[in-house]
Amino acid sequence: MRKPQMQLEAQPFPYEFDIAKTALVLIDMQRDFIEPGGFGETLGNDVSLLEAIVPATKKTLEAWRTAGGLVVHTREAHQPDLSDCPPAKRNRGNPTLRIGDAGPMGRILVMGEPGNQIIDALAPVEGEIVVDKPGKGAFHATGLHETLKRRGITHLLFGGVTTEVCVQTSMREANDRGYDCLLLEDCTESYFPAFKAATVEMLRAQGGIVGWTAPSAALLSALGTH
Ligand code: C5J
Repeated sequence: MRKPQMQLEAQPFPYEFDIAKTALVLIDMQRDFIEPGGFGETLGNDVSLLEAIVPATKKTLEAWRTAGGLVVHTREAHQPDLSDCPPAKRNRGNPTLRIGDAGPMGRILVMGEPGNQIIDALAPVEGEIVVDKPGKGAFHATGLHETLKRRGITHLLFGGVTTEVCVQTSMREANDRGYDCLLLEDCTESYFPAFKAATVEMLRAQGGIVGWTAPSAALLSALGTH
C-alpha cells in the first residue's frame, strides 16, 4: 500500500515527495566504472573507491523496490560504430584505452559489451527503465524527460557514479527541466573524494539551488525500512 506524501530529513531543508511521482535514478553503476579493467581504471583511477557505495546503494534500491517506486538505471554507452561519440569526447584525456577500444571486459563504453553492463548487485529487474546515454547527462539524447513526464514523475532521487561528472550533470539537467531532485550522499562516489564533497556542497548551496542532499538512512527511515 503506497503512502501518499512523505518527508525526509535533508539539507538544506526537509524534502517532500510522493512515491508514486518519484523515481530513483541510479547513474552508470556499470562494470566499466566500478570494476578493474574498465574505462575508469584506464583513466588511471582507483576503482575500489566506487565499489564501496555498492552495499548502501543495494539496500536503498531494494527498499525503494519494496515501496513500489519507479527505478531508472542509466548506462554511459555508445553505438558500436561510435557514431554517437564525438571526437571531442573520444580524444579527451590520456587513457590507456579509449572509448571503443578492446579491453579486458570488451570494447570500452560500447553498448552490449560485458563491461558496459550494470554490476550484478544492482542489475535492473523487469519493469525498471534502463537508459543508454551517449553523454554525461541522463537527459541528453535519451528521451528520458518524455518517459518520466508520461509517467507523471516530478521528483528524482539520485545515486550513482561519478558524483561530479554524470551524476551532477544529470541532476542539473533534471533541475532545469523542473524536477525536485535529491542526491543520496552515500549512494554516490567519485574517484576524487574532494570533488564529491564539493559537489554535495554546491548542489544544496544557496537554499538548494540544484536540489537537496541526504544520507540513504533518511530515505529508509521515511519509507519505514531500517
Ligand atoms: C565519467 C560518469 N566519469 N559516469 N562518467 O566519465 O561519471
